[in-house]
This record gives sequence, structure tokens and C-alpha cells, in this order.
Amino acid sequence: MMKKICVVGLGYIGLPTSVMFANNGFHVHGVDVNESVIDQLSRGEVHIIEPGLKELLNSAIEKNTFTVSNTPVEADIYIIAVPSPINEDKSANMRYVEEATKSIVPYVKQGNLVILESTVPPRTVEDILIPILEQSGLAIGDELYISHSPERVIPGKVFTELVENDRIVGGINSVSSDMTVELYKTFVKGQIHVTDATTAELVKVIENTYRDINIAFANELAKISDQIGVNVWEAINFANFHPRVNIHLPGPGVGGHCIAVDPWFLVEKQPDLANIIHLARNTNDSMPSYTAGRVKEILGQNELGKVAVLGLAFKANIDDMRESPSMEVVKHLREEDIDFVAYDPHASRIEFEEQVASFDEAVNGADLLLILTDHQVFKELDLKSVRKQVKSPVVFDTKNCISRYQWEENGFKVYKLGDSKNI
Ligand code: SAJ
Repeated sequence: MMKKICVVGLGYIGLPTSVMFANNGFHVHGVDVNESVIDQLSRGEVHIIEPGLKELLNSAIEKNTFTVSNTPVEADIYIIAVPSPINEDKSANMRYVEEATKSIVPYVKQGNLVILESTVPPRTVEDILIPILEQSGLAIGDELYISHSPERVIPGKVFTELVENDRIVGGINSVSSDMTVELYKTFVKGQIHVTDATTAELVKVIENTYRDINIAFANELAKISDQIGVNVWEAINFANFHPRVNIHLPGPGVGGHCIAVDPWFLVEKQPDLANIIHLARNTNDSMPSYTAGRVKEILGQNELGKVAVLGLAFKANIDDMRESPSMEVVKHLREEDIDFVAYDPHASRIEFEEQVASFDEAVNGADLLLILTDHQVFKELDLKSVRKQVKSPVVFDTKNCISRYQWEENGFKVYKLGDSKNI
């Protein structure tokens, strides 16, 4: 008898996870509160750009192993994969996790397993999920099993990483862990590491916190290098030849709803102890205004006017502008009354007044090209034609993604974030 899984939350984790199980011998019922998501999925359309997703979705629909609606159904296993954002004041917003957990209480039965996949503050399973699921009347740990198993995938490589990456499983007891390992073993080829729920919650958060702190270190090095005649990119590159050094890369800020979010969970939990973690967050969040300040200096030094902002997405070659440092930089340029237009080749729609729909419209008559996202297309520009389009040939590359030599060969003055050696 085909086991049934109910996945609550069909975002960039829940939907790929659903279609992965639906193509690996399970019947999956997907639940989302967003009616347009339900409508699109019912028509075999996807609201997330991810290689392989549409094909896997349609093969599951054809096999009739994937259904969607806005309410849960009775199932053997429930997976909660809803957003776990932070509020304006950086506190954890667990509303979606709470609502999703409450929504399955009327359906859970003896012997069911509930898995929380969302990235959450440590102790969420113990302090939020268990009290809610107890309302089902089932004995938690004996009649209803619970675990946490977070994701590590990155957009663009989700289906490879879902299978290849090691996975961590944290059950409230060993039966819960064993059932969860059994489930993921159906497609996970990476090693599955088992621990308790709270440790698993902490592991996921510290993976991203580790990255945030290391990016903050790189950003601080960029600021120092801007003052002492060093090119930070050259220095980091050479330092990383040390067999045990892996310094990350500077940039105009840290975006996305993971690295810029998860460390705040620890700051909120233990504000007096999470000092380096808090300072790293503030350092990374200072980069958009630092970048805007450098733009202002460059404009002043060269008596320049219009800026063409190139790159709005929070990372290369995707269209996600939510939580993007570029949007923060744009806000600072506006506050400084700097004349600018903005363009992103992956943007699916115009989201603000100064945004333009084409590269040509952005660079025509520009005095300064400001590269904020290292999209591949910015590395392959026809520099001879760009040189003719701009009013002044000056570029400020905050991601070290263009060749100084090539651009200087084409008559451009090249600035780079953290490089006061080559100006
Ligand atoms: N960034 C830097 N310097 C760097 C690396 C990244 O400034 O050296 C910036 C990027 O430009 C971007 C932000 O940080 O704005 C986040 O970039 P990312 O490459 O970390 O991308 P995410 O957030 O999509 O993926 C991370 C990954 N976590 C780790 O690498 C530890 C991914 O494995 C997680 O699954 C994901 O967060 C998540 O969902 O938690």
C-alpha cells in the first residue's frame, strides 16, 4: 500500500521535496495557503524557477501521485516546510510554523510521523510543536512521532543536493528518528546523521551562522583594505592558499532569507552570549550603506552624475530580489539624492520607479556603472559597444566579477570594493 505524505508549505523547499517523494513511491498531498500556487500547480505550472522541477511535477501528476489543495488530508507522514522569517525587530516569526502545525492536528492519527523541515530557532519542536500536537489527544513519542530534518539545498541545484547532500535528522526519541531516517533513505544518497530535535535545529542554524560570520570577516577586511592601499581580493586569494584557511568573499551585503536571517535566531535566544554572531550581522548589514558611501566618493572624485545600478537579485544568476542588499543600496542612493537607474537581467517585473527593463536603457548616458550582483551576463559584455553607450567610462565592481584588464583596455576607469591598491 503506497504510503501517503502530506507536505504543508509548497515553497522552494516544500515543493521540490514533494515532487521528489511523489516520484519515489509515495502519494504526496501538497498544502499551501496561497490559492494562486494551488491553482498553478493543479495546472502543472510551477511558481519557482528550478531546473527539473516542472518535469518532476508533471510526471507525478501523470502518475497521480501528487495532489494539491489548501487543506491537509489524513496521511502517514506530515512534513512542515513553511517560512520561518524574522520580524522588523529581528525576533523570530513562528506564526507560519504554528499555523501549519495547528492545521494538521485534526488529521493526525496513531502511528503518524510529523517532520519539521523549516529552519527554526533551537527548541521550536520542544516548545512549539509538541504543545500544539498534544491537542490531538495522542501520546507524543508513543502514538505520534516528531522530528526535525532541515534542508541544505541551494537554488539552482536543489534536486542534486536533495539527493547528494548529507542530511541531519533529530527525533524527539529514537523511534521518531528511525522512522525519519527510513523515509529519507528512499532518495538520500548522502550520509544521514541522527541526533535529538534541538541539536538538529541548532546544527542547521549554525551552518548558516558560520557562513554569515565568515562573510562579515571578509567585509571587514574589505573596509580595512580600502584604507591601506591593498586589494582585498588579491589578499584573500593568497591567504586561501594556506591549507587550512578559507576566507569568504566581500560584497555589498548579505541577502536571501537564510544567511541574513538564521543568525538572528541565536541572538534572540541568547543576546548576552551571541556577541560575535550579532556583530557579524551588523557588519554585513552595514555593507549597503558602505557601498553607497563609496559610490558617492567616486562620483565626487570624478564629477560624475548618473549611476547605472547593474544587479538587483541577492545572488548571481537568479531572479530573487527579496532581502537583496542591492535594494538596500538603491534605498541609500535615493536618500543621497544620487541620480540613478537600475537593471537586472533576471528580474521578471519592474518593481520600483528607477528600474528599467533593458541593459541599453540602463547604461545609455551613464556616468558610473555600479555592479552589485555577479550575474554571468555582466562578465560577457561587449565592452566596445558599452564604451560608446556610457557618458563617462567608469565602473565600480562590488563583487570582483569583471576583469580589470579587459575593462581598462576598453578605456574604463575601474574601481573595486576593498581595492585601494589599483586606483
Ligand atoms: N555572500 C557573500 N560572500 C560570500 C558568500 C555569499 O557576500 O563569500 C552573499 C551572497 O552574495 C548572498 C548571501 O551571501 O547575498 C547568501 O548567499 P549564499 O551563497 O549563502 O546563498 P543561500 O542563502 O541561497 O544558501 C545558503 C547555503 N548555506 C550555506 O552555504 C551554509 C545553503 O546551503 C542553505 O541551504 C541555504 O542558505 C538555506 O536555505 O539555509
